[in-house]
Amino acid sequence: MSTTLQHPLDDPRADPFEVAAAAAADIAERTGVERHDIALTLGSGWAKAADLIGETVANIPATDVTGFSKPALAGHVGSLRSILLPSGKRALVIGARTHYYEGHGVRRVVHSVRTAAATGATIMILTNGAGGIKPNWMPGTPVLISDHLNLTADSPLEGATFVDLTDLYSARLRGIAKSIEPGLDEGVYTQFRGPHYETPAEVQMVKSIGGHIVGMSTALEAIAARQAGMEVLGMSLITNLAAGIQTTPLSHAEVLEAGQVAEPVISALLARIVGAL
Ligand code: 8IG
Repeated sequence: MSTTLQHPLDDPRADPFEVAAAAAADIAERTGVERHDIALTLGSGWAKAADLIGETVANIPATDVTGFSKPALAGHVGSLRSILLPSGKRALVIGARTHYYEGHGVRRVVHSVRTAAATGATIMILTNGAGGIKPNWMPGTPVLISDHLNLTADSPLEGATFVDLTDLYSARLRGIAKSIEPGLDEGVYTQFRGPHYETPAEVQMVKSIGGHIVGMSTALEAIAARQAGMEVLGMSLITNLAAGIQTTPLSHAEVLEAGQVAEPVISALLARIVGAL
């Protein structure tokens, strides 16, 4: 009797890049689009951008693609969309993010990014909903990620793989975003493991070590994107002020609501940025 592995990336002998190549082949077959140029992971608050950037040519359930897990959260759409941009470029929109806090390991967290690279994408746009430390960032403010602090104590890189992260969040792409919206602020994204939010003391620590945004997703993905040779644009929607900066308790419902209110505005902004790439 043979045992069936639950997930191809759970086999420690599996090569994650081969699994990503298999996923890219699934995407080509299911969408009819051989290669993509740009990939976007749309986090909470950003999903509507998919409707605004171009013409959707295929929308497939992520579960049809090798290595993709079922979405953990309602509100996180588990689909992959192939979009034809007005420029003629092809965008792959990943509406299925696996978070580190789900406990499936970092290989599964970055599988979508590696898959995007395997489809040919050279630009990876990572978006998220996050907490803000600058008190002037009202809920609903979009912020460019200028750099990150990875406080997960983990890495998607395995073995002696030394990858330079000096210009991880591409200054070129940030410049394009600012040419579209000169008022966009920037900040250092700090990834915690979650799923609990920070204590006020942790938020003060982040502030004192140079962080401005707190979240649970993007740093590990950005590292994998850079390893794969992609240029990274990171954007956070500030849905709440971080614990202790805002004096009232954080609630997931409030975070979702702030995201919904801001969604049309920030999605339109992202669509304009994508149009300029
Ligand atoms: I939305 O305040 C959202 N995600 N770590 N802290 C962390 N993640 C978040 C927060 C927050 N808000």
